[in-house]
Amino acid sequence: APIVHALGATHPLALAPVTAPPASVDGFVREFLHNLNFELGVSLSASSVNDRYLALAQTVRDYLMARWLDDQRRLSEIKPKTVCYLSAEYLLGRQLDNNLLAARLTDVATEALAACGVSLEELREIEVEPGLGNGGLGRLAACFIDSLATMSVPSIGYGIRYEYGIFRQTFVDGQQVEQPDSWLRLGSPWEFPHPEAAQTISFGGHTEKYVDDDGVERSRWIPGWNVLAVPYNYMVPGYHNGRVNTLRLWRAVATSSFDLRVFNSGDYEEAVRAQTYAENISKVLYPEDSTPQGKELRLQQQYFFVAASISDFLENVLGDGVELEKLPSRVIFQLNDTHPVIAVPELMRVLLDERRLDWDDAWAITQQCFAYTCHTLLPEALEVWSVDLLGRLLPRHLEIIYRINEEFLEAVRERFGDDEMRIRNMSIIGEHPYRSVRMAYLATVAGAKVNGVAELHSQLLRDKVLPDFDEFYPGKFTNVTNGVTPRRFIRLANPDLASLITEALGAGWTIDLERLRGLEAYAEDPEFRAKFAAVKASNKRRLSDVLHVRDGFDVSEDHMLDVMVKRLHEYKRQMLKVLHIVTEYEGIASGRVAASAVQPRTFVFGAKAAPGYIMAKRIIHLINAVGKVVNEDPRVEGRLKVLFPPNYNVTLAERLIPAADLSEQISLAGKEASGTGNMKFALNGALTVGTDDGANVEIRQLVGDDNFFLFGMTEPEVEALWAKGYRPADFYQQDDDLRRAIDLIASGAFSDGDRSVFEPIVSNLLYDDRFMVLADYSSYIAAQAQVDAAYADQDAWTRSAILNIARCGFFSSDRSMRDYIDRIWHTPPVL
Ligand code: B1H
Repeated sequence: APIVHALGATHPLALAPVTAPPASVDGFVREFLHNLNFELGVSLSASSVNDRYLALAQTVRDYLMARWLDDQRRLSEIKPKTVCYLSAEYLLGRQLDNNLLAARLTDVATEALAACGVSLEELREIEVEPGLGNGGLGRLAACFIDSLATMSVPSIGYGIRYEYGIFRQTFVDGQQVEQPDSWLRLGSPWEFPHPEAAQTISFGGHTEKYVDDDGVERSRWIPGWNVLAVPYNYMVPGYHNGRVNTLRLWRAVATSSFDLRVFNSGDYEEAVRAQTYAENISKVLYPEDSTPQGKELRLQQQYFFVAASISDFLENVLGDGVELEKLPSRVIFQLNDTHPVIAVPELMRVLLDERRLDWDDAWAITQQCFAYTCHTLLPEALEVWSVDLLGRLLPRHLEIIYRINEEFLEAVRERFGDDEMRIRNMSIIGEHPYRSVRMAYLATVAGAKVNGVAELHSQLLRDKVLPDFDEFYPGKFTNVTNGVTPRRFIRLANPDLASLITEALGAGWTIDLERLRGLEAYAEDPEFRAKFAAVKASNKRRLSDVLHVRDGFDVSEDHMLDVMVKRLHEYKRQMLKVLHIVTEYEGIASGRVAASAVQPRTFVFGAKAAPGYIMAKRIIHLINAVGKVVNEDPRVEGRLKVLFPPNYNVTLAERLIPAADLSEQISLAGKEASGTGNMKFALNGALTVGTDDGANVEIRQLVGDDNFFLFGMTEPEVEALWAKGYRPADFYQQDDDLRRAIDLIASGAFSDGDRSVFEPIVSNLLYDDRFMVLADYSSYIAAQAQVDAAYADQDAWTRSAILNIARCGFFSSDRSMRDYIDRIWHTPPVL
């Protein structure tokens, strides 16, 4: 029986509307002090900064609450089709400012706090961002739920409330050291736990056959152990539309029955250990970006959150009396990469074993309820689970997967005949190097639609990764190019640019980003250009202040700010950037180039390496080592600076991106699925130096070749070079600059003469170089020379920067959401 009964909807008090506090300075002051005194139990004079932050956050919540509750009530009556976004990651960034903005409370709050002698700025700065994601994939999920709320689309984000998010990165002697991210240490004011609404999630055990009352042979799961999934709700307010959607993250808690069994055996310590085991499931985010490690705990995490989410949707959101045949008209589960794909056999299990549907009906429903987004092309990133592990943890699901595969391969045979090669290639079960479930294949077979995340990526997905499936399922594959939310990444991150745009175009651009087109005319206006340049300069000063306090770095206003921020991965080619810097430095150090002839530049890196990714960590070490030498060499005369602030995260991105002049998007063509940082930079008026990869292709098409520095091989050229045989050492031999740069690294110039430190990097480049850094080097150096030349004409550069902004409205995540709705979800807004 439920622990807490809802008050009957006919009770007069249940009908009383919840009202927001008055949106006046007085009203805000009263609410704030009330929360400080009665919720936190402190007087204003005795309050800590954290107390005041928590009280402020609670006050903002109070203003949003009436809308949140009302939206939930309305949607439960209207029963619209709902998007359930299933994602193991949400990289939200700080919440306070975003929620103030959404609720139009920024000015009122500023004044109200000032009246209490409190600085909003100070409170803003102490918020610890929830880093519940690794990089682009997690940030994309956060942008999408912002857009869905802003567009009034019924939707729920489902995920995991990790107790520890992405690690905090520090450098010790230039090398990455990871610290736990205890983001909950001082309490999170934005979450609403509902322990009474916990779901029981089962694992392990075995299955057995039985004959049901109707004489049908069925299978059932006798699980071995359970955990509780406790929902934590977060508000997702739309921008200025009064809408508040829900993000529901699950926390694992031990069940009491689980403990009891062990307690009865009299082993107290074992009982506590069991509890720890269960609670481990939501303890920590796996810090691998793009290379999943087939760890048991990770599969537990995945099943834990999707099982809880499906059950939550069916039991609590859908409501009673819905015929399951109609389920596809009420929900679409969007699979954010393969991480939640175990949801497919889970929905099948629920329909078959719990709701007693027959196989064909269950499968017909399931195939309409899922859609799958693929975010990668790297073969090592395509998740597979060993049959062994999956069968041990989820035996019933493995049975269901086998049956899905049997029927699928039967259909393939019917269509293509007994082409065993094709059958083996398309099977959801792989045989080498061990029997495993190919999650991307399962998702493709089950999904109504499969999409890539940029035009080029979707094309390569169809042509290279899943060509047999594309042939077998005409019309299933589609593209939705990624986008970013202009609320966080322009309006909040770059307030001065936002004001300038609003001054020129009016305020509508924030929810209709194509209106930025209107800036094209302003690019020709010298006065506007001067204002834009002033904004950029002021953003650099602001960044300099932040970095000064944070890391003791200073950014000079008259340096070009050249920024490369993203996860550290060989395919992204931070090494190419390093070789460029070393080339510039070597020219000066050797005396061949006068320092005074060099365009002053500050290179900024931000990058976390997966803790087990040794080569990535070596590259971090090298960047820091090069930075130290370059920054301290007097011959450079301060004209080249290398800054690598540790712990790049959403908060730092919001400071860096608005200040950038040059955006580095230099992955090997065919490797970066989309990129989203590239969009954020362009929308803040940085010019891109980039390859023809991911969404760079679309950025360049939109902004025009004159406003983009293109370099490097195209994807077909990359293929051709591999086919012909790639020998990186040939490039080293033939290019003097390249040889000098690599030799300088090899000589120990950046490692106190110790040649062994970076030797693995050097030999990797010369004899392996999987991502063809050396092949693209000369083209990159040439592009950088064009960058220098272009930057010398500041006014022309500024014009290009404005044109970048004007032409990138397409990259709003609102547009991405429209595309998903039109092509995949068919979920109209509910106003
Ligand atoms: C992206 C990942 C990813 N693609 C595995 N794949 C992970 C894979 O925890 N894991 O095991 C975590 C993340 N992330 C990124 O998605 C792409 O590299 C970007 O190009 C793309 O812009 C982004 C959003 O689509």
